[in-house]
Amino acid sequence: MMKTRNFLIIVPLLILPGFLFFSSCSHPGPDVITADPDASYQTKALFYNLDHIRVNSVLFGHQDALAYGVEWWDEPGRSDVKEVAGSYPAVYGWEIGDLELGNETNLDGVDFKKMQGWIIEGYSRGGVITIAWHINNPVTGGNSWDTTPAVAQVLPGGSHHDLFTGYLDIFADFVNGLTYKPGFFSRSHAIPVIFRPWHEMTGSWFWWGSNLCTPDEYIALWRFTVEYLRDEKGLHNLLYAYSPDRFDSPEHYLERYPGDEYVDILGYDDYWNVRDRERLPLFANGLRTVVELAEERGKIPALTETGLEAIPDTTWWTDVLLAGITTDEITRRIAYAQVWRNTARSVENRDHFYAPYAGHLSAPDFVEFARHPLILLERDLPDMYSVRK
Ligand code: BMA
Repeated sequence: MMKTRNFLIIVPLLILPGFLFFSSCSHPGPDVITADPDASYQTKALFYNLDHIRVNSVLFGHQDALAYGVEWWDEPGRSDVKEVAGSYPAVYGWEIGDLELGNETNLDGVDFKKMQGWIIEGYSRGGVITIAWHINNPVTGGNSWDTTPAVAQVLPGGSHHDLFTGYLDIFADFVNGLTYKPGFFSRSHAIPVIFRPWHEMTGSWFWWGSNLCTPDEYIALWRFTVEYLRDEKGLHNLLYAYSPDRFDSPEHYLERYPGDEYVDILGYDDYWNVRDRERLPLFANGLRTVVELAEERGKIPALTETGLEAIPDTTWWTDVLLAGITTDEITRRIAYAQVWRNTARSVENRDHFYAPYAGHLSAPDFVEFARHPLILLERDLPDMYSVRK
């Protein structure tokens, strides 16, 4: 009797450490080249899966999807996309502008602690997380639309370099809070994030825009950001997205490209060419170029921001967005397409929304769009964070 009891205690004690060891490293790392060679297993798996899934699918994303919608603010379980199409979006975009000031809420009033919770929630359901940063102008203290030149000043040796590295330190603390423990016996791991800094640099509305710094300065800013976060702060859960606004040619797109060693996702932000059907060929040209440039480099192409404010065109989803993406075999190979946020009327009192909400005139067309075999919402996702070859 005594012997059996000892056996029952000792055997699990012997097996458990081995089980924990193998459960944390039993899969070989996916065979991909990321800007961070030491990116975590889940981060490399995300890269691998985005690259495979884009052959037949496009993930649909929505900015701030879980934080608020047109008729609500901070209500657990809600999402305008879900209330129209029956599922959360596949990609969750978040915005951290004002984090660098030590504020508790971002520039749109979203609480950072809650945002971390929503990021963990979306990831726990299998969603893909991306973060953008409308970072304040470190030289003037103005917002990111303050176009006083500041890039040279934040580079190493510049007058505001230390202030800027302090901003990156705060960012790293925020990212370090994004961890997930899948099960009782599993270790927690860092949630992979597609980080999309210094976006829309082909325009000049942000202080890092094309008229506000030289290509060399922009490239130095980008490389410093990656090197600091990866090598100094030891973040290994980031994929880096380079995201110009509209561009005239492949050369223009690449004018400020920091190099293959610093980028994972070749993005494209376009609100202009999706405004009406006449501009669709221009939208498709942009997609085609991004896909071709990404494929030449072993990167992932994506439509990182788009949308039609307030969606006055009731068939915009199928006639414009889907029509543009499905123009040909090349344009449809983007990995994801994300629309911007659905401002709450109670908070901002304006029609600044890019996904439909229940009852909106474009809702039926959005349902059709979401049902198209190419388009994936969260419910349609395979496991994006492991690789079974
Ligand atoms: C912009 C607008 C702004 C917002 C910013 C960051 O495009 O939506 O109202 O503050 O994004 O989310």
